[in-house]
Amino acid sequence: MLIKTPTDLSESDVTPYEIYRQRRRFLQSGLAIAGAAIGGSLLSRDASARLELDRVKPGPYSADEEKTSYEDITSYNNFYEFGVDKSDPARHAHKLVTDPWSVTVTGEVEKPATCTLEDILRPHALEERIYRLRCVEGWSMVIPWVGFPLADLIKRFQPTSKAKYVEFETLYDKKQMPGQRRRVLDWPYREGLRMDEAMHPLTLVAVGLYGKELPNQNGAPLRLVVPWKYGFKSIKSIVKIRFRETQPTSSWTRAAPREYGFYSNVNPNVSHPRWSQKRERRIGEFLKRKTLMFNGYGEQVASLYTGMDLKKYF
Ligand SMILES: Nc1nc2c(c(=O)[nH]1)N[C@H]1C(S)=C(S)[C@@H](COP(=O)(O)O)O[C@H]1N2
Ligand SMILES: [Mo]
Repeated sequence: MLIKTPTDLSESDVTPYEIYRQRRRFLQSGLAIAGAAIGGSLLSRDASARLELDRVKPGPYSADEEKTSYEDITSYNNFYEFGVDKSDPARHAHKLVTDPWSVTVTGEVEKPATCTLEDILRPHALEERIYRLRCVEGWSMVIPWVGFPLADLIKRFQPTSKAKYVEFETLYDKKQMPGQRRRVLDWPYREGLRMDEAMHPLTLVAVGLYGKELPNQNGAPLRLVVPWKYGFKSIKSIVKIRFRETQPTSSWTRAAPREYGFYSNVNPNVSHPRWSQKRERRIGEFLKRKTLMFNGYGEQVASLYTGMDLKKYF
């Protein structure tokens, strides 16, 4: 595997799906044996489940499209904290301890707080929302998330009038996240949204998928899902939320400012400097599809960007 330095880092510079499939088929017999051995610990984890998954209700905005398989969603991942290869997160993310978990909320809020995951979840009814996810690399999936609107969480901390942006941080712990031993990104992973984007009813805090607890490789125990933006805006395993007056700099923008802007809205008319964004490959399909403006969520979100030059604010 290539070791990347910040100057030659690129999201496209990763294992293509076909190679990944072949490799995985090759590994499968070995994995089946390993799976049998850890069966016991999986059972005890189920018993301590922190989510009321039997009470999940269908939510709004779900895509009426064929869902990507559970297997693909949980084994073809980007989670650089566990390595840059697509199969690395599924192999290494079991090292992440998600219970106990707490999230610190600071900055421009009336009620700063450190909350346990249980505190965060308690007042929120869980919904299932089937969203398209479009990675900047050119592939996409359809994922049935379990979660609740980020807006409902934000309101509890009472942002001040100075809160124009919100910044999120992933856990930083080299012991649990071996990928952080390499400086492929400026750790901890950071992302940001404008306040109106964060408060938009499409923006989700996800805690599960396919009716189950979120697997670690998908960002357990809680992650963002912002379906009209490229996948990297949907930050995983969040431990910090900070409300700010000034625009935060995300890890990807810091790594390559000409390639990854703050907005990163899915836009087939604005190419990445090194490849087109006009088409995408839906994982599990053979022919490519046309990429839709705002990933097909234009009706809901286009008004957030009225009057903005989206070539400039990419
Ligand atoms: N902390 C963290 N969050 C992250 C990433 C990452 O490397 N680290 N990768 C992003 C990218 S590039 C994508 S496409 C999505 C992938 O989410 P999934 O693996 O659940 O499909 O997670 C995003 N969130
Ligand atoms: Mo991505």
